[in-house]
Order: sequence, then C-alpha cells, then structure tokens
Amino acid sequence: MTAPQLPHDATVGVIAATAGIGIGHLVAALTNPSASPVLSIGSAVIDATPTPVKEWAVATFGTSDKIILIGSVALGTLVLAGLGGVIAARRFSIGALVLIALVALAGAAALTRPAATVADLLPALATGVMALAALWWLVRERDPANAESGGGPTRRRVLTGGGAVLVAAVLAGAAGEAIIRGSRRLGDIVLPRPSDPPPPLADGLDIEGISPFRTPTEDFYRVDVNLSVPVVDVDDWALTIDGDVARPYTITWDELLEMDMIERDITMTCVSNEVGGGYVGATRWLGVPLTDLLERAGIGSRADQILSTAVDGFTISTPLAIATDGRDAMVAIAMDGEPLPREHGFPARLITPGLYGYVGATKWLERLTLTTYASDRAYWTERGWDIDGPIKVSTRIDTPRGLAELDPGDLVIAGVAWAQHRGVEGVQVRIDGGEWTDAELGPDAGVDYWRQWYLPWKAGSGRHTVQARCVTDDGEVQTAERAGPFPNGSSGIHDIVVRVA
Ligand SMILES: Nc1nc2c(c(=O)[nH]1)N[C@H]1C(S)=C(S)[C@@H](COP(=O)(O)O)O[C@H]1N2
Ligand SMILES: [Mo]
Repeated sequence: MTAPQLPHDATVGVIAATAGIGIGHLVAALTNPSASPVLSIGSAVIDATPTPVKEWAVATFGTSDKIILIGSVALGTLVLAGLGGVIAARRFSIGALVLIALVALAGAAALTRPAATVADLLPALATGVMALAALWWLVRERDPANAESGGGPTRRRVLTGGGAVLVAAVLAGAAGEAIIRGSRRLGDIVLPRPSDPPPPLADGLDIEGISPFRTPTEDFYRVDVNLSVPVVDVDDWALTIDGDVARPYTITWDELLEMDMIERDITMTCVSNEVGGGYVGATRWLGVPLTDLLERAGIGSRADQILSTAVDGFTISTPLAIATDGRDAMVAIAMDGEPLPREHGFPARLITPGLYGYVGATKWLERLTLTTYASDRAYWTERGWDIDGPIKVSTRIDTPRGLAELDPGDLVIAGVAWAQHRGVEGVQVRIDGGEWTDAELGPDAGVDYWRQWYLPWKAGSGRHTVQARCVTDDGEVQTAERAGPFPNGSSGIHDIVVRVA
C-alpha cells in the first residue's frame, strides 16, 4: 500500500450509500413514497422528538424545519457510510456491517410508521442490496491484487467506476422523485356546486403590508408531520365511518361528491402559532357537513370523540359534542374554489371551525371512527397536548413590521384579529403604553373568519411600542397573560417596537 487512502476509502463508502439511497427512492416511488430510506428515518426522528425540541425547531427554522431535518439525516447517513468505507477497505465484513446497520435502521423506521405494511421493507431491501454490491465492487477494484492486469491504475478505475455508479444512483433517485410528483390526479376533478353557498366575500382592506382578507392558497401555512406529502388517487380512495355507530359504511369519492355541499369562510390556526406568528390562514372551504356523514351512520350513545385517520395512519381526535354542536364542521374537498392541493390534504380533509388544526383538521382523511377518549388517543394528545383545543383569541400587527425604521408623519398600523366561532367585535391599539384606542375594522365575513383592522397614526420621532388586542362579540377582551403554544395554544398581546427617525 502506498499513500494514505482514507479520503478515497471514505468516498467509496459514500458512493455505495448514495447508490443505495437512489435505488431505494425509486423503489419507494413505485411502492410507497414515504417508505423511502431517508424519509422514513426522518419521520421516525420527528415522531420520537420530545415536544419542547419540536417547538424549538419550529420556532428556529420555521417552515424550513423539514428540509433541515432531511438534510441532517442524509448528512449523518453519509458520514457513517464514509466510516463504513474506511473500515471496509481494511476488513470488508465489518465495513459492510456499518452499511447493513444503516439499512436496518431505515427498514425498522419504515415498518414502525403508523400504516406500514411488510411491502414498506422493499425500499430498504433495495437500498441494502445496491449499497453492498457497490461497496463490494469498489473495494475489490481498489485492491491492486484483484485488479485485472492491463486495467490501468486501479485508483483511476475506481474513480470512473464510482462516478458511473453515482450518476446512475442520482438518475434513479430523480426518476423516483419525478414519478412521485407526477402521480397527482388533481387535474381531472370537477367540483360540485354547494347547495348552501356563502354570500360573496366582501373586498378586504387594501393597505400596504396588511394580510389579504382571503389568504392565497400558495401562501397558506402548512403544518404536518409528513416529510413526503401522501399521494392519493381518488379512484382508490374511500371514506369509512365506523366505531360506535348503528350502520358503519364506506363511501367512494364519486358518492361523496353527490352529497349536499356547503361552502364557508373559515380561518384556521395552528396550536403552534406564537403570538404574532404566521401559522394562521383564512379561506373558503367547500365540503360535506360532518353531521350529515355521521348521522347517516347513526351516532351511538357511548362515543365522546371522533377519531379521524389519515391515509398514512396519522390520527386526530375531535370532541364529538363540539364537532356536532351546529358549527360548520365539514369534510372539505376544496379551498378557495380549487380542489385541495396535496399539501393541504387532497382529496379530503376535516375542517372544524373554532378548533386548532391538531384537533379538527385531519388532512388526507380516510376514516372517521366514533369512539371514547378513554379507549383511544390520537397522535398529538398522546404527546401531551390538550384533548380539547379551542382556538384562542388573538390579534396580529402586520404593519409596520417590528423593528422597522420609519419616517415621521402619517402612518397606518394594521393587521388581522381572530376569535373563531365567537366573532371579532372590535380591535384596540395602544401606543407607548397609553390609552387603548379603537381601530377601524374591515368587512365582517362571519364569526368563524378573521377581521382586518387599521388605525391611522401620526408618528413623532423616537422609539415607540405598538400593541393590539381583540374584543370578541361576547364582550371578552383578549388576555394579556402570556403563554407558549404547549399544551393548548399561545396567548398574550402582540407588541412591536419601531423607530421613527
Ligand atoms: N394527516 C395529517 N393531518 C393534519 C396534520 C398532520 O400532521 N397530518 N397536522 C394538523 C395540524 S397541526 C394543522 S395546524 C393543520 C394544518 O393544515 P394546513 O397544513 O393545511 O394549513 O393540519 C392538521 N392536519
Ligand atoms: Mo397545528
């Protein structure tokens, strides 16, 4: 042996692992996309992460948290694979064991996903076979004793061979990704008209920097535990209603579309939203009233929760009494006049006005089971979040931005306030701890929808604090008591500091 070959040996390990991951992703695309090796390990990490760490990650990385997680898992895998390559060059069997351990981890992660089947082992198996074959071949080529005579310098042969393997792996992975993305079936859906339509949505306030009255779907926040968005073909999809009911049944997509639909303006909020945060969105939802679906099955007398299950096995529990108290809870199939995008739950999701998403907004819905809190728990309630999650009253200052540097003179303070299922009666603004002043309100689209507000402000120079709070239709003034999101949503008053030159 000549010069130290550590970087070279590590590269061999990394190439072998990458080859495996690429093929694994392709096989996953053909079987179950979420069983792809890196994704299934990532999902297992998400499920195992303690709630405070999760909150920290969401607060620190925002919506990039998923990309950062996938990146970290991939990086960790490649570092270990590099180590495996170094060992394999000296003791092949031990180096191979490192790769096998990684693959076993991916297989175990895929198998422990909620709705896993044995078939979900296929991507990990393919990954293992490919990675080991590549490792074996590249290590063997590297050894001068094995190199065929006249084959040229072994190192160059390994590099070109390894390069070819790498390119093939990346192509396989990209092909898998293309298959996953191409299999959406949104295009062919014709939405039914609601038999109970809402009045047209009034024009909202058009103030620079204020949240639009209706959130454009591409800007609607997304929160879920999924690293890969489930891909559902409506021809294979059905909704089952079972549990404590007189007549359990299953309906197909076409049957669902034949039922009477309502359309409603509803503002959704995530329990993880910090005061002033962006996990809130307002739009128009089209769907079948939840009570119509449940009453067709005949609600039993024991149930106190609706346990809903998504196509990937994820669960959400909704208090039965709240969901059936006359509010517009629905199995929604469209937002803002378009079929649900895949990210927002295609083909159908639950929407429960007034409840945080984690207790009322199951995406990729496929089952509604009437049961009891005593016998069943859902994903987030198992992790310590409250079983009952009414959305807390909140007000956000959209403009000016916190820490903005402004010119003195006529400014406008503006934002949105929400008090779902209670209604926004007023918004009050306070500057530098002075008197609470009533803001002007934008149009009213019902108790389940947020309201825009604004207050003109003659700003003198200096540093100013601005606060805003909501008063509900039933006369409650938004609390100033601060709480973080865990375990039932944040509270407190949004305040910002601005500097006027
Ligand atoms: N299947 C599934 N449904 C889910 C979730 C999830 O992780 N999986 N997250 C819930 C949470 S916490 C929220 S706030 C809403 C967010 O819906 P959106 O991403 O369409 O805004 O979906 C809910 N429904
Ligand atoms: Mo949420």
